[in-house]
Amino acid sequence: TRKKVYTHSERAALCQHPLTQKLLTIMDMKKTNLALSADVTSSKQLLSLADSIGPYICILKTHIDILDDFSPDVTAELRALADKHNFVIFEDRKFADIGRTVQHQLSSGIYHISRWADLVNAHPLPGPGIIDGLKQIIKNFIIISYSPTEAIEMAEANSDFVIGYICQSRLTDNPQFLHMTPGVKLVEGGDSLGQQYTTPEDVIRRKTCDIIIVGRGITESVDPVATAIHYQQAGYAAYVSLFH
Ligand code: 5IU
Repeated sequence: TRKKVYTHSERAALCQHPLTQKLLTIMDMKKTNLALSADVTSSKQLLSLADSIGPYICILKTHIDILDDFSPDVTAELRALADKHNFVIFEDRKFADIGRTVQHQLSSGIYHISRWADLVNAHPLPGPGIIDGLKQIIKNFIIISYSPTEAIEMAEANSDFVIGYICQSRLTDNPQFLHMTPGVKLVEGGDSLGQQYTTPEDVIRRKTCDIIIVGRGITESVDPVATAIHYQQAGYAAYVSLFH
């Protein structure tokens, strides 16, 4: 249990990292703790989701390497939509190699991730070199917390670069770090490949995380925009209820 629950705007004032401040301000202004995981393979579909659901999200999470028809225009277009709707672009690349290699993966190849992504993530597994490599190229990343002890150690030692964690429940009371949780649907359950779902209410209220990451719950629904609004409302209502 947390000692004190901060509002998004209180936390924005407490945080040092510019992207954390920006995200918390977006969450406060747009009344949303929803991140859309736009896991589609067509560029047109990706851009259409970003434009139609952009008003209701704080983060658009991408897997740029699953696009069948990638071109640099797509990421330029995504950037324009991020500015139009005021959301942050998070490329879910899960870097996991030595420092020099992740530098190349971040800035080179086909995708040039560092040119357009606001945020990327990394496994703590390879040790501190991964952080040192990434932070020479990009200013913001989050750590995947399959090994919470290492993740917390790395985050605390690099709080000028690390903005938070991908995790299933809150790891630390430190208000500087955002906790983002995937595996969210309005109804609990799973898929045929091991994904497990919990609800917005459970993530925000019981696990006291900050951001719900929702993919197929929205993208595979009959009306993705209406469904995104449902998730936004459910996630935000759970956040508001923390203060009652
Ligand atoms: N994702 C997870 N679980 C994890 C991590 C990432 O589901 O532990 I790290 C990603 C995978 C997918 C999205 O891009 O979050 C969840 O999508 P669905 O809501 O469609 O299951």
